[in-house]
Amino acid sequence: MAIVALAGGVGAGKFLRGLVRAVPAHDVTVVVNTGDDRRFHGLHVSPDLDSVTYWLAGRADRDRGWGREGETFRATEELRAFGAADSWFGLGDLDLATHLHRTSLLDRGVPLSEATSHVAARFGIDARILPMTDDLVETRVEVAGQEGEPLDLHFQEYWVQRGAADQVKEVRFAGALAARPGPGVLEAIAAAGAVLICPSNPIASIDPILAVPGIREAVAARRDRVAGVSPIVGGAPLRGMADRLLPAAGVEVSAAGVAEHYAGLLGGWVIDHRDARLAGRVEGMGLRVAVTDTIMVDDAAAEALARVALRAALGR
Ligand code: FO1
Repeated sequence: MAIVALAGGVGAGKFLRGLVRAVPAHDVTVVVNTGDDRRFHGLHVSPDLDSVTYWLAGRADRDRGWGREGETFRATEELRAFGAADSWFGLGDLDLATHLHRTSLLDRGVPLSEATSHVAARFGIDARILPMTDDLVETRVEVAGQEGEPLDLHFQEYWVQRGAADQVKEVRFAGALAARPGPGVLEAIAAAGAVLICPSNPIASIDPILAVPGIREAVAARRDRVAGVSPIVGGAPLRGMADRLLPAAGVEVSAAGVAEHYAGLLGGWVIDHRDARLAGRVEGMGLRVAVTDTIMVDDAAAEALARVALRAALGR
């Protein structure tokens, strides 16, 4: 059965490792956020595409979450010594090869989707990894800076350079309205036996995907086969700083709040045991609720979670 997963960074990476143990990897299509993409030192960096690729390849750094295991940062240290403008963003030496190769393909006119397949093939990945779009969409975060001054930041400037310390006014996806879904994205969603929303940051990772015209509608049309996994456990994100962005988008920081945010898209919703008291509220939204252990301490735990999510999508 064909499965589509909507994915962002670390939470998605861990979950997908479990999913490809639960079903054959070649049945899985991963539609990935590219709103975080940015050029650093002239190189096109796609953090979420790379996270998904490295996690599926078993090459991700499990502790750091992003980048490759066994990484060194000598080039970045050297760039910092130069005082290079973008050197607040840590690009590992192995990771740099991915960005160099991807950028050389893009600069020759190869679309991002094709460059992504190239990178995935080099890492021996059987799942299909599709960028949400080949067009430029940029997640912008409007904040009040430390002195209250209004700033319009690229997501990575907000998240990494400034440590998500600013008060967020608005998150927007610049370019999304004019973007077209990446090749194969709508077809994969339409043909999927199940569509899964990974436990990714709803605002930074999943919303940009849904903002590409046609994708939200395609997922909503499959609603009865869609399930998501809550990235919020016990009122806080498992990792990362999703709690800084959710309130700015008017979303309650809870497993039920995120389910409400995805209203109209979900048939099923998976929450953690610690949030079992919210099950009735989520059922009240007309959703099938599964309560399980959502903490992916290892691939076996992620596989168990993926199986629960698949059952929630299929209504079994
Ligand atoms: N996150 C950081 O907190 N600091 C970094 O220096 C950093 C570098 C980096 C390089 C490549 C990459 O693929 C991801 C990287 N990330 C870094 C993670 C990334 O900024 C975000 O966590 C994702 O964009 C959110 O999904």
